Amino acid sequence: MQHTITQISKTISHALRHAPAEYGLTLDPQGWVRIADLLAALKERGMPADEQMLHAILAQSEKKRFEMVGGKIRAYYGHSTEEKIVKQVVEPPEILYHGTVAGNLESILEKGLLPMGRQYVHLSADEKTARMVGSRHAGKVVILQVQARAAYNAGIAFYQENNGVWLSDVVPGGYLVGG
Ligand code: HQG
Repeated sequence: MQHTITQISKTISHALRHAPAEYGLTLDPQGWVRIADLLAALKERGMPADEQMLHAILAQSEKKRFEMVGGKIRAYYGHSTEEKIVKQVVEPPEILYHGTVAGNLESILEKGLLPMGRQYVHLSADEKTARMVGSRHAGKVVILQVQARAAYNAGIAFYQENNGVWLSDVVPGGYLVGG
């Protein structure tokens, strides 16, 4: 059976974000694996693909989920693996956004934005993207404004990959506005 690009992309996300060991892969500290190793793992799963197809997946996706450089590939964000992916701290803009749903609000304001199942909190550079992120969850979408620069100045780390998604450590409720 031929797998669709979406199916292959989801499998790659699973391998590079969540369960590399299941695919016989080991992420390096920045999350990279050799493209050849990933392709071999996909083939073993009955998903034959080549590097050309990976480039097509990257080009066709609205979201930049993966980066390929020098024979290696990694997921930009979303990781839940035990070993924390090393990211570089970057000074954020004054405001970032987080899209969530109303049912989470009380807990978020009380405990702060937590990474939950992932290694880092995920933030968006603009409201439109935050709305898309929030609408993946069931319920009424709520957009929080994150006073990112103030949080950063208070010692909370922010990280940015070159794809518009921002990551951070826990953001206390005092830096969140809206809802
Ligand atoms: C919520 C997708 C209760 C948080 C997206 C969110 C993104 C709390 C949920 C990326 C909480 C976690 C990540 C607290 C946070 N109490 N709920 N204290 N703190 N939450 O999916 O940010 O399509 O792990 O608001 O587009 O929704 O996969 O994170 O609702 O970029 O490439 O806990 O994943 O990208 O949900 O999404 P998630 P997220 P892809």
